[in-house]
Amino acid sequence: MQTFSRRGVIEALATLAAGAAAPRAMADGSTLGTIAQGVGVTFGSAAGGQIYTDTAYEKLFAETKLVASEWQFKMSSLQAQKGVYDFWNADQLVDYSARKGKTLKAHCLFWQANNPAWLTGLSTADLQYVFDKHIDTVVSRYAGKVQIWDVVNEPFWPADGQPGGFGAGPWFQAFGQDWVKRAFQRVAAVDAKARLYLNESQCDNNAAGLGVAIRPALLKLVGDLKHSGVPLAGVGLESHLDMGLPYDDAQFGAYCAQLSNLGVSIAISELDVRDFTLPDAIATRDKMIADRVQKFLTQALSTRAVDQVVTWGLSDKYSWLKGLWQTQRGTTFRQPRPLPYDDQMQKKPCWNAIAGALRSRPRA
Ligand code: 9MR
Repeated sequence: MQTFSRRGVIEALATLAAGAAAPRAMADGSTLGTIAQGVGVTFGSAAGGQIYTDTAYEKLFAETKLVASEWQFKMSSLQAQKGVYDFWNADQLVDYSARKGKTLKAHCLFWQANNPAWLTGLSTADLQYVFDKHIDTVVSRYAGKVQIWDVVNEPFWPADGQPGGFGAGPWFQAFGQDWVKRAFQRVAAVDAKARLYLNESQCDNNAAGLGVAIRPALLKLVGDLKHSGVPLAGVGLESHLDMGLPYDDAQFGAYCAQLSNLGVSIAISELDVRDFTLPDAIATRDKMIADRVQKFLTQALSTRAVDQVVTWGLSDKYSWLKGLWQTQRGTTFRQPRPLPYDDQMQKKPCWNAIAGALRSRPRA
């Protein structure tokens, strides 16, 4: 059995005390949720199935006022087989968020990627039928239970070479550039009360063909939708911050202001940090991640319309980036640290960065 010297115990206690800066914030009752609430922001996280199987992980969700479905409301989950609906996972999240008193953001009704295989090769007429039927079936079932719908996810992918920077895919094939408008109009006709969001990726970077091309395309679409009276409540900017891409946080902040001028709310909707290009040393890496998050969020939050901050999970343990990285490099390779809590559900500097950016938001 291992024994501890008195000095060892004192040192261990001192180390605990030194690392207690973040837990102290908890001791006064503050969570990211309450800190955000104090400055007019809803804080939330994506939730996968681990909230039912890992109690330590689920406890972290006490910090959230909102949960976004990570995959449970996607077509691949709801309609894995053509015309056969399986609502089990989505219903479970509806129950969870109702029981815990959280806002539920159902993500996402339509995406051109990660769809069930059976969509491939359908005729345009079939795709149109499937699209309308999916809205009618799913949105009517969850009316009054889902407070926010991500109606459309990632409509733009300029590299596909389609007009307006739109991405190619089944829904673009079905309705052309009008597909986004059609989705919002039909969803609103089925559920007039839910807040409807449009979600897009890459706007946080300055890479040619990505952020540089997508930002203006999205701005134009949002303007067109608003001018034609579509009930678009908000725009989600994913913000999977990639430390390997060029960025300009001030420019991103200015972009939020431009969107805000069109009369929409703005969500930072999938916040995490891709640290693949950063040094190995954990302390160095965590600091660089935290600095990036704090600067980015501080800029974004200077626009009042930014009223939702959602991280894409809470612990590194279940980050989608871990899955991506393991596929590319294997499990023994250095693991990514994209989120506010580590694998052991301990707070990281990233938590303090989010709290700090929220706390420094100018008062209304
Ligand atoms: O994190 C999500 C992962 O669990 C799913 O397997 C994947 C495919 O449905 O989608 C991931 O979430 C994506 C989100 O829906 C849209 N923006 C990018 C996210 C990360 O890929």
